[in-house]
Amino acid sequence: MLNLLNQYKNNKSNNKNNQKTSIKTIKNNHNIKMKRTQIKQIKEHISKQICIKGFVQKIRGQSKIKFLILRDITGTIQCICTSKDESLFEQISKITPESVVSIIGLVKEEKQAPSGVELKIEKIEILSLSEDLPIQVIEKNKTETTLPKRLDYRWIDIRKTDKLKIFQVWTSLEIGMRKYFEKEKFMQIYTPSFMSTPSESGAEVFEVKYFETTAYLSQSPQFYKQMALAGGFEKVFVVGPVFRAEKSNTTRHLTQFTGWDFEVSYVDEIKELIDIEEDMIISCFKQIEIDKLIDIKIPQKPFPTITMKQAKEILKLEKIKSEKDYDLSPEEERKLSQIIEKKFKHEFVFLTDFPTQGRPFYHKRYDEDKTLTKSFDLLYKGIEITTGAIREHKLEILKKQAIDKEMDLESLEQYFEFFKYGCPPHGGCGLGPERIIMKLLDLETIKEATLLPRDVTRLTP
Ligand code: AMO
Repeated sequence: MLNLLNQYKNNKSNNKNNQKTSIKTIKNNHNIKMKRTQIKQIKEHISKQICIKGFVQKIRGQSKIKFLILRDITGTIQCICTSKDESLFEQISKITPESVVSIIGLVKEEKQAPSGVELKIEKIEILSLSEDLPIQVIEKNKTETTLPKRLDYRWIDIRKTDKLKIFQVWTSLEIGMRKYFEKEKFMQIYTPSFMSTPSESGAEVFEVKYFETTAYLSQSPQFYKQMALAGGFEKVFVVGPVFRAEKSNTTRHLTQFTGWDFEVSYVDEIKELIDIEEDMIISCFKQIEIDKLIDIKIPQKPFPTITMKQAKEILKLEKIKSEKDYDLSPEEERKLSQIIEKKFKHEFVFLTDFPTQGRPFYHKRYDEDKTLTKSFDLLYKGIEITTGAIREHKLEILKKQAIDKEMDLESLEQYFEFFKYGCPPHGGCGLGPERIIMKLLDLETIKEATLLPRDVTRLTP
């Protein structure tokens, strides 16, 4: 028995040794498996042999020399090959634009090359050959391919450096947001998208078949973040998908967007929430500055804050037509932001104290004036990016406010449960990061700020 075991062990260790040798041999024979260098680091490797991988942006051919521009996420580099190396020259002739290749070559200083260095190609391997492109990555003239066509081929569209930047900025913005919430000891929670009742107003909700019943896609994590506070979490934030059956095809609406929401316990006044949001936004913008992605102006605290009533008075003086006295139209938002920017040199403005008519039933009302809610919006460069409020946490008042708004109390039964067994006073808000990115980068539409936008007609790719 012992003999057998030893034999088995010996066999195993021999196999292992054989395996090691064969992997080594493969590596030596195909040094294409060398460690990859990113293009932005090439300058650190002058006179050395390196391996780079990426998309072939362009090939310029002459009879004796070929220039190949290779692109990875960090930049581009000019690679060259002369006709002296016939087979390599031949191989490069077959490569199409946007193919993915692996190149081994020697780094040389070259004053005439766009980045001051170039790579003399010694070996090239085609990892994936591209077919004829449906849209161009490098547009020949200034007019870009139309947005719908670019969105149809979004994975090619985002190879462009300006499109790539949008998502790098988004990543920084989100890191800044998380840094703030981490510093302030917020808890991240995940909330379901399937709900048994609509989470905001009924009109903009998607219904989905859910086995034998109907479910609704969450229009906001609102009820669940409040539930978490009823559970004693005190400070929570959510990053997640939000669904709105918005029929309007505007530059600011998507049918699915990302919601950044936070909610905190033991706050009574909106200025406490505004203070949190200001710090969070400053942290976001500072992160973009740290990451050196774009030139960015860090907003200064306190952000300008005016009441809805004051806003309407200012707009009236400017002769801007107002349809509702409880809300602002997109034109009013734009105009108000322009006025504030001119007067306070600030791109943000908090609008507070909305009349109850324009706000959901769960917004708390002022004791001294029940027609006004303890709520706010934040406008950034002419567009609403946030809605927030102190919530009504007293069940009887909450129910009365729901009745005032002619809501179906039965469908709110589950929500009302959260307030029955002790619930701290609280408040919070919801932000739309796509809208922040759109305005920060002066994009024409929110769709550009979204990797794969969903709107009234688009469900692909
Ligand atoms: P609200 O409905 O205002 O508030 O949404 C919060 C923020 O989400 C963004 N947003 C959108 N972004 C893209 N496409 C859309 N269709 C869209 N709709 C809204 C905006 C908006 O300011 N429960 C409340 C928040 C709260 O009180 O905590 C809510 O959902 O930037």
